[in-house]
Amino acid sequence: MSESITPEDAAARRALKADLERFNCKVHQSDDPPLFTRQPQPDMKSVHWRWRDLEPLLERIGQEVALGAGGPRRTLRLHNPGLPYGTTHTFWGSIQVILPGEVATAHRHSANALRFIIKGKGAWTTVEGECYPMNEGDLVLTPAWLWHDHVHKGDQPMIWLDVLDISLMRMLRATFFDPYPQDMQAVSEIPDRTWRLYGSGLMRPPRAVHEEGTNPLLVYPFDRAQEALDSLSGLPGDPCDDVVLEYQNPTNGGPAMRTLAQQMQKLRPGFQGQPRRHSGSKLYVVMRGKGTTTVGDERYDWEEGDFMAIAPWAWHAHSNTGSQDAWLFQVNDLPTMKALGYFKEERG
Ligand code: GTQ
Ligand code: FE2
Repeated sequence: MSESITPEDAAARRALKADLERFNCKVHQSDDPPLFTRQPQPDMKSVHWRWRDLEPLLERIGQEVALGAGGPRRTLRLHNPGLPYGTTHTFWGSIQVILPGEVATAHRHSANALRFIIKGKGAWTTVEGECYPMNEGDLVLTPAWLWHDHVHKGDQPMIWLDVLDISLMRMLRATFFDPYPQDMQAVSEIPDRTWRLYGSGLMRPPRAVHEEGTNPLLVYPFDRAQEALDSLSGLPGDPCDDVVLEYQNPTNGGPAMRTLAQQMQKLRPGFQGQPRRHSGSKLYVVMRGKGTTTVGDERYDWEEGDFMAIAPWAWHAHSNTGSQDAWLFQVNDLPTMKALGYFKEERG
């Protein structure tokens, strides 16, 4: 193409471009990248982080990074090498370390956050006056704009995964943040109110006592998730995911967060999943067991404590290579994709 463009054409094009720019306008030029690609061509990469690499780094930041007032956190961010920031192009996953006696001070932000507890006991999180313990395998939510702080009353370091929809919030130019005037907020007289209202997951108050579209429930304890998956194990599994359940908003059966969904799955020994690909991105945490995930032409051999990010439209399949059940916790941005009509999936 370019050799057929005469100097006069090129000069005319430059002149048109300059005239258009004066009035904040543009036309598509032949050297612009195409508007559409046949399929997603994500900049985000699929990544495997190994616990054996992360553990010493977590120990180091525990010793070397101080936790001050004003709401900062001590975290190791799971950084995607294909992106300027973030674990995927929509969300950030970070591993937070909190030491005995420390307080991660109170603040609120427009980003939605969740915690999945990896290791330790004795930490408590307070969200808008409600206070809950954080135990291994629990999922704890911090929906957008609610005040939250964490305190560690135990005697060993605590480690959990934070996931926040920060990149989405930034892309939509919706960043808001407030520090709380004190280190910690007051705890309400009934500190587990929404758990008492909605925690059974089977029944709910007949008259709504929450804002439409939001999820009033803040905690999903691991023992309940385990019970649900064990019960489901009496049925044939999913060809891609074996025994899998999504954490739900108990008021409408939808995902627990408006932008991000969470799932827990159990791959039984010998399970070899079918490959599948979809738009949207996700992050896995290996809670227990060992196995292999193939992503495109890569192969991730994972163990307890490992993390995996899967890029949009990448074929991926899981198998359990151990002799015990493998438990994977997952966060994905599919609620965002589905809400906007961008979700697409193929199972092969
Ligand atoms: O614990 O409130 O990883 O505000 C990043 C931002 C955790 C938190 C993060 C946060 C938090
Ligand atoms: Fe926060």
